[in-house]
Amino acid sequence: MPLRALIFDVDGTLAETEELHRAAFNASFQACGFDWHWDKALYGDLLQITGGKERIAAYMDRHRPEKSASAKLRIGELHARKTEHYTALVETGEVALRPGIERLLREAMQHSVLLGIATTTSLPNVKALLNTCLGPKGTTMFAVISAGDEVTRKKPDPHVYELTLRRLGLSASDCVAVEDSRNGLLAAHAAGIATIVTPSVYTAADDCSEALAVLSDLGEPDRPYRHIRGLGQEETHVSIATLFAWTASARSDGAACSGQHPPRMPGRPGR
Ligand code: XBP
Ligand code: MG
Repeated sequence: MPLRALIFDVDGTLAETEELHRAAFNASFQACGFDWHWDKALYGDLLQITGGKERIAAYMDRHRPEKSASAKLRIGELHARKTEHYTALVETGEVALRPGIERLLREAMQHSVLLGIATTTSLPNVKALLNTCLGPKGTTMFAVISAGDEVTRKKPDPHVYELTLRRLGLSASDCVAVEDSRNGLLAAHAAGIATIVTPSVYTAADDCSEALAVLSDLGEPDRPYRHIRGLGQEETHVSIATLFAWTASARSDGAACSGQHPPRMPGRPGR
């Protein structure tokens, strides 16, 4: 069965959004009277924890234990303010889709390959990004959008991918996922979905050795990607035709996605 759906992660995959998330967290802390500030190094470390609310709680436990108990009562408020700041930042249009994303989305639609989203971020953030970068009908390009505020367990848990498969009415072997991080790769793999990884600014050091292909980005015909590992050494950009070929060859090698849990690395959850 050829490829029937492409499932995209959002943050770091569709666009380099984490710096906007970081700015929004800091704006929310200030607006709510907290003298906290997340610089890039700290944020890179906190990104081990997927989910904004979970990340704030982890920060409190690790860096502000003295305030943790009382401040935790305000996580909902802090995160809601952060989401307001984030969507406002996105709607300024300062973030663009990564190379190859819009081209592949439109190619998929031309080939009747369904489009899905499986993200940890909140739904308003997804809508703001899609409608700002793809036009007011951006969200309608996707048959299914599953977001972090709809699941109880976040990546690397497969919950959001399993939800997306159910909503698409497809099995894992009909799909390919596109991710930017090891947590995302593990989530898609645990759901049985073959995955392409395009590392982003904050995930460049992630070990994604189990992916179908690891590429600098999806590339363009006139702006080839940099091949990192796995499939894709001969190509310059990821197209629907490429994906048909890769999934067919991966299937014949039985490597598409064994669903085997990749080896864990010490330290970061899911690593
Ligand atoms: C990445 C995340 C999100 C964002 C912040 O999401 O871990 O938590 O960093 O967004 P993705 P929220 O799965 O798309 O890579 O504050 O809305 O959680
Ligand atoms: Mg991501």
